[in-house]
This record gives sequence, structure tokens and C-alpha cells, in this order.
Amino acid sequence: PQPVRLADYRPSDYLIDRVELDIKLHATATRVQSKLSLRPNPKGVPGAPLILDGDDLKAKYVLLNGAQIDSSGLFLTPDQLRLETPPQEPFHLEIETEIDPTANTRLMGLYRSGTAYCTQCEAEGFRRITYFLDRPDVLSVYTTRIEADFREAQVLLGNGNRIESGTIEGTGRHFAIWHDPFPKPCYLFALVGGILGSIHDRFVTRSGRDVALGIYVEPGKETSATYAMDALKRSMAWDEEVFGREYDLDVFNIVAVSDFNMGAMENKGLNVFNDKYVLASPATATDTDYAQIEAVIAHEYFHNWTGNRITCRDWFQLCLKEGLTVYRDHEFSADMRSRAVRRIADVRTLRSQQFPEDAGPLAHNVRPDTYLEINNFYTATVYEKGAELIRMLKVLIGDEAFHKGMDLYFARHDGTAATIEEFIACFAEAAKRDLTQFSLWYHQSGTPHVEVESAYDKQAQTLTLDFTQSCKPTPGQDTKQPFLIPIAFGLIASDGAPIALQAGGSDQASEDELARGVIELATTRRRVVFQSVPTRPVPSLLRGFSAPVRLGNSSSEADLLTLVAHDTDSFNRWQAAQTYATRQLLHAVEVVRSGRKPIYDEAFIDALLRVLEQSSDPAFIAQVITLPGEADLAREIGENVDPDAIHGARKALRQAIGEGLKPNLLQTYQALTSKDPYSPDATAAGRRALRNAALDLFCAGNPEEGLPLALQQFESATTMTDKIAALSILTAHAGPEREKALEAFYATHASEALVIDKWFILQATIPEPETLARVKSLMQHAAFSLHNPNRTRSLIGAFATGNQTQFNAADGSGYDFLAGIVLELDSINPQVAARLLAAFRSWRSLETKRQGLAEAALRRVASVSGLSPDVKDIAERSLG
Ligand code: DPP
Ligand code: ZN
Repeated sequence: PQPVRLADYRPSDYLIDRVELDIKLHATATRVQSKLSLRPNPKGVPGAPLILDGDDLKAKYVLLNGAQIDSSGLFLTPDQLRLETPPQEPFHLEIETEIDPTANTRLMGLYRSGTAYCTQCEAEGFRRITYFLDRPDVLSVYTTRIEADFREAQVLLGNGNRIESGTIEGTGRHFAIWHDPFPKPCYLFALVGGILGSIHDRFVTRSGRDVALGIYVEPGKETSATYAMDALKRSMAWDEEVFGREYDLDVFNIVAVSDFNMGAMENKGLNVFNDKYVLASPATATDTDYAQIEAVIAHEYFHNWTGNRITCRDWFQLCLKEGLTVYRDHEFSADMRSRAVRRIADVRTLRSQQFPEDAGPLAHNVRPDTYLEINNFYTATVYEKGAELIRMLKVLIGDEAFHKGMDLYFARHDGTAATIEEFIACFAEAAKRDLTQFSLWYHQSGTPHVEVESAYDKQAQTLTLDFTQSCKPTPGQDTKQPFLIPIAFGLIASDGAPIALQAGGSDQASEDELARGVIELATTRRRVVFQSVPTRPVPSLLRGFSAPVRLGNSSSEADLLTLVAHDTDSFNRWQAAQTYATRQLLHAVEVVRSGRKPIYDEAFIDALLRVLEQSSDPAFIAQVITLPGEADLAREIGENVDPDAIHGARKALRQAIGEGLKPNLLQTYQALTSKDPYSPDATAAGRRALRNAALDLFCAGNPEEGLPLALQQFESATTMTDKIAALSILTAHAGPEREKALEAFYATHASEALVIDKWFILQATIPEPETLARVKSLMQHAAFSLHNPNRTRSLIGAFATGNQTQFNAADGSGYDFLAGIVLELDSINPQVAARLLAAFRSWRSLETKRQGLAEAALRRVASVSGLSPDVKDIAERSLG
């Protein structure tokens, strides 16, 4: 395949106004009849040939305006339909294709999940159903007739509203006709057929539209969809209230399927979900699962405006809908739960998923300008960093201008396929501000590094902050222009009192910056001086994580402790504790590498104690006492990484905390025991989170007393949150108890695939040399299948991304294993295979021996002929 370049974009030569589909479902020979109403695009090249995309299609016939086409004018291959001299006025094309959903293991296009038929068309799956202009800037009105054997598919769902249904006498077959009045690109097309259970509800929009809501699941699982339904109604109300966006059809359906490449898909009026993000009951789902369901339900619903009503001109603009919609779902979750705790969780995700991507060979712009395979750009950079850019924009221009800009965007671009430039122009206009420099965030990859030197002059009563920004080269970008970095900040005294800000001298912050508490770093260096500062202050910088940068922190330990104790910005209280922990751990890694035993700073453990003793906000406390993960530390170290030393250092600190805070952790654990009936709300979840974090640390320092407690919790738990937390502790300690507990867990939950996924994850992430053999043997387990993305991600994905020591085993066995799986999976599901291969993305930061082994494994993959474009692209960029 040839790379696709943004610079080569030009409008389609033809447009398709209407699409009429007649789809006769059959397990191995589905017939798709497509009637297209086309016309030349006034913006296209007159007289150009019409080239429709196909992927592995079998055409039965093609008619132009109802007649056969002279064979000299039509070229048909499985991947293309080309009409040499199409009419230069409106015309009709009728095409029939035959497809085999059962053989479709790639899960793109029409496929089977269990006994259901379902579709996934984003990004380029529609061309696996019929020949089409498969590009997001071709918007059409769809009418879809679906026909199936009634015994095989009682439920028939499509986009939009159902306008007709009926049975076909004497055949045992029936049909439904769906009409979607909103013009949409074909990637938003969907249909579902099957025997499905469902729950129903209603939502009345603020203008009085009565919307019928339905969630369809595997029969028998209906009650597990009630939380998703509740989340959907809250999402609909929230989008009206916060963004003024109302739902626009009479029906909104969600279908949960168990085989799905992504998390979910925002097809117009018919969202199709990975069942992991729909199904929840206290006995099967953890609090984290509930929070994720709420977020993903909201995300897909919010796409109705940011993605569907306004879509993307081309796939380079993916962040236009994804970054913005992630931002919107983050805000929703923050409003539904604790804003501070959500922010911490979102930043943890950004740092663990996106920062490594930005620091390695797969780094790319939030708005890429070239791709080989678009499936490989559904990344943390497009999604998570994309969301951070929106948040930053809001910090820069303020809430009011931000919402004015959003309203302008909706008003101006509704019904169109837009670009990032058009989006930013709305905010520039609303804020009356030039956003050219801000836009660089979309066009330059890499995570900027900001260093701050702070100097207090007692005599002059001034505080000087010297900021410097830099950004390392990334693929294709050796040098960078300075970013516009908003740094939210405050100054506090050592007793925690806030210090009023007064600018002065030639290096002052502007009135506006002081009023907003945001310094704008727009140049490589900037000095800011504050006057009349009576005592030495502690700067609290990058409050709320106001920009996606790495902040070099030269604060003293004492200052960090002041921030942990007193900062009014919760995020920075947490951050100060993390910074302190990271500093301790990085030092300890060096000590471990030199063969000595690390010793930890008492003051740090004392600080944790003081946080633990505050009885407010357990969810926040749980975040503070949870140390940075092994991958976080590897990222901080950045080069010559030794995963074993990191593991050793972290284990030793956890042990030291467990020993040092033994009575306190136990007391926290006992005090948070609850007899209340289960509720998935954030407060109850926060109590469980702290209780389990306390037990975990207690066990790390005192296994002989802790493990019996964990076992007791495991045996008596009434929620999956408590059960899996206990099992996770038991699993981390080798011995017969572990195996017994794992067996018991399997026996109880064998019939629940999503619960067994948790069982796979726990085993795949055991940091012991025997784990690879365990993973290989679990691949033979009846519950595992390489054909199911959730199973594959839980066992193989968790091993590759969640088990730092074993994936990076010094003998290269983990790398070899993953390379082998990727090659095997590539012929089944290239999209998931490529995703797994991306686990190698940080290989160059490893110590030299592991680097060599990882490189060899990547080369082994890259050298195979007949690779999918997905895997080939990741392999080559990783090596590049
Ligand atoms: N379904 C994926 C998402 O919502 C891709 N659009 O992010
Ligand atoms: Zn999305």
C-alpha cells in the first residue's frame, strides 16, 4: 500500500445523495443490494472516472440507470469498481454483492458475534459490505431494508427510525426497513440482526422529543444492562445542560456484542458496543468497570454531535471528533463523580498510554499528516492527547469564550465534514485571539519538557521563576518550534496560606495572567518575577495538569511535603506525593542495580501517614497512597532501563510502607468495612478503593498477617471489586493459596466470559519467570480464543503491556512469544495483531541486551512476507 497524505486531499469527484440497501442476511451468503443516487461533485474534476472502494467483495451484477454496462466501461475487482465514463448528470447505480459474515474474522464489515449479525464500518469497513465512496466527506441519506430468517434473527436493527416491518408469507422470513434522515458518511452505517434480549426506557428531550431507548444484549443478561441505561439517560441530560446539544431521532439503540475490535462504535442511532462496556452487575463488574461503562456510554452518545452531525473531512482529522469527544466524556465523568479524582485518573492514563507513544518510534502528531493504515491511528495520542488539547484551549481562552466557540462550531459546521483548522477558527473568533501558535500542538509530536528554576530574594522580597521549554526530536521532526504552554499556578506559604500575587519589574506576568492564575509560556525561555512576597513561597505549578508536558521538578522534599499537606489544588497535592515517590524510587533503582538494598526516606512514609489519617475523600487518599507503576518509572528513567531493578525497587518501597504503616493501614482497612447494600456510586467506590489499597500495602509489608485477611475477603466478598482486589493480592504471592484461589474463582465464574478475562489478566501479570509458561498453557484453555479480541487482550495484551519484568525477560522469551502470536493473529485479525505489536513501542529505552533481543523479534515480524498493512506499518515504524 501507498502512504496516504493530507497534502493530497481533494474533494470526491462524485457525491452519493441517497443509498437504498436491501440486505438479506445469511450466515455464509448474505446478499447486499445497493441502489445509489449519484451526481458529479461541482468541486470535483469534470468527467473523471468513478472509483468505488471495495475490500474482498464478490459482485453479482452492476446496473447503470437500470441497464447493463458495456464491459469496456466497467472494471471490477474484489477491491474496486471503476466506471470509466460516468454520466455528467445525476445517475443511479445498482450493485449486488454477496458476502460471508461467518468467514469474517477481521470483525470489520458484516460479521457474526455469537449468534448475532453485526457490523463495524469505521474506519474502512463499509467497503467490505458493498462498493462505495468509502470516505468520510461523502454524506448520504440511508434507507436500509434488512431481511432474515425469523428463527435466526428476531431482532433487526438499523440506523435512524424504523419505518416499516413485516413477515414474508410462507418463508419463515421477516424484514424491517430503517430510514435515517441525517446525511452521514458510510463509516456510521450499522445493522444488527439476531436473537437478543433487551431493556427499554424513554427520554424526553428539552424541546419535548420523546425518544425510545433500547439496549440489546445476549438473552438472559438484560438486568446487567440497567446501569448502562441509567448512564445513557444521564449523558443525554448532561449534553443538553452543558453543551446545549439535544438528541435528534425518535430512537436510540445500543447493542452489546462479545466480539469487538474497539470499545464501542457511535453509528447513527445504533451504537454497537463491546459488551465489556455495557454489562455490569455487582457480582461481575468492578467499580472501575462501572466507571468505564458510564464513560464509554457517554462518549458514544456525545459523538452524535461531535462526530456524526459534524463529521471529519478525512481521516487525518480523526482527533476532531475523538479528542473533543474524549474531552466531553472526561467532563461528564468529572461532573458525575469527584472531579479531582477523575482528573488524577485521566492524567495517569495519559502518562501511561500516551507519553510512551510520544517518546518512542510510534510518535505522531495529534493531527497526523500521513498514514499507511488508518486503523493504527486510533491511538492514545489522537484520543487522550487530543482531549488534553481541548482542555488546554479552554484554560487559554477561558470558559466563556470556550463555550461561545463550541456554539459557533455547532452552528457553522452542522451537517458537514470539517477540519481541525475550521474548528480552531471558531475559537479564535469567539476569543478574538490568534491561535496560530496554539495550533502547533496538533502539528508537532513529542511531549514538551518544561524546567522551572525558582529563586526567592528575601531582601528584595521577590520570587523569580525561570521557565525553559524543550522537546526532543520525534520521527520526521528534528526540531520543534516553541509550544504555547499554559501553566496554571499558585504560591503558598510553608504553612499552606495562599500568597497574593503581585507582578512588577520588566519581567512581570500580565494582569490577565495573574487574574487567571495562568502563566503562558510561549517562548523557549521566560522569566517571571513576583514582587512583595513576604516569605519564601512554595510554587504550585501546572495545577490541574494544565498542559500535557513533563515538568522537571527541582522542588526540595520539604516543599513537596508542603504541597502534599496544603495545596488547594487536589491534583497537585497528589502530584507532589507522586513526585516524591518517584524521586525515591528512581534513586532506589540505582541502588538495586548496584546490588545493594534500597533504604527509604522516613519523611515520605510519614507524609503518607498524614494523608491516610485525613478521613475526607477516600478515593483521593487511595490515589495518593498508590505508587507510580513500573511502566511509569521506566518512562521517567527513559534510557538504559532495567525492568527487574524497577520491580525490585518498587517492591521494596511497598514493603517499607506496609511495615512502617502497619497499624494505620490495618485500621483504615477495618474502618472502611461496609454493611451497606451495594451501590456503584463514586463515594461508595472510593471507600472500597481505599480499603483495598490499604489491604494491598498491608500485605506487601506483612504477608503472614495480611494474606489470611485477603483470603477471608476473597471468600466472603459480595462485590467483584472486593473479590478481585483480594484475588489480586493472593495471586501476587506464590504458593498453594494462589492456585487454590484461582481455581475457586474460575469454578464460580466459568460461565461469565468478562469475569474470566479478569482471571486471565491476573495470571498474565504475575511478575515471575513461570508466567510465560502459564500464559502459553492458558491459551489452550477452553475459555480462551485468539478470535475474540477481549480474550486476546486480557491474556496476551496484559502480559505484553502489564507485565514489565516478564514481557521484558532478559532472555528475550517474552519478545519471541509476542512476535509469534502477532504473526499467528495477523491472518485472523490484523487490527488486533497490530495493536499487540505496539507493545514494543518503548524498546529503544531498554538496556542494550534487551534492546537487541526486542529488535530481533521486531525484525522477525517485519521480514515475513504477506503481512497485513496494519502489522507491517507498526513493525516498520517501530524499527525506523
Ligand atoms: N468507536 C470508536 C470511538 O468511539 C471509534 N469512533 O472512539
Ligand atoms: Zn470516539
